Amino acid sequence: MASKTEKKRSIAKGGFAIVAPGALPPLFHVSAPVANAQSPKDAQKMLKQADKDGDGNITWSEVLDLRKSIFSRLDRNRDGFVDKSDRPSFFASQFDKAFERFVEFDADQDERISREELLKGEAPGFEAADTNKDRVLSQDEIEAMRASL
Ligand SMILES: [Ca+2]
Ligand SMILES: [Ca+2]
Ligand SMILES: [Ca+2]
Repeated sequence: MASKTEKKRSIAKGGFAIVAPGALPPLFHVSAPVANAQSPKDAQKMLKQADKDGDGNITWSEVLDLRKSIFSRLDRNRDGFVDKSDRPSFFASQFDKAFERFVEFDADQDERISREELLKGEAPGFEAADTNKDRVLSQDEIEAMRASL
């Protein structure tokens, strides 16, 4: 039984974990301290994924696009909210971990996160990395953030 669980876990690592908020770099975290960030490798993957047009800069709208795609993955029953009813039987523990971070976006604290709550959610990590405050993370700013990971 244990080995079965391990197998599921490694499958999850290749897919779900990369897009789940639990695997996001501090850029997307609301309050997770940098010390708790995933490995720099995961963070790099996420950064690459965030840079949708591949120009080396991450704009705020690219961050929102990534949030949207994360949301649609987590909202498994497509009711417009991410909550416990979206908890999958396969990746339950990954979902729980992701959800733990996700609840930070639950502004009205009804234990479900609407699309709006997610999109309006703050990203202090982004703010911190965006040193010239133009709502774009330039390559230099990204490098500086990477160095601090
Ligand atoms: Ca870009
Ligand atoms: Ca849902
Ligand atoms: Ca809510």
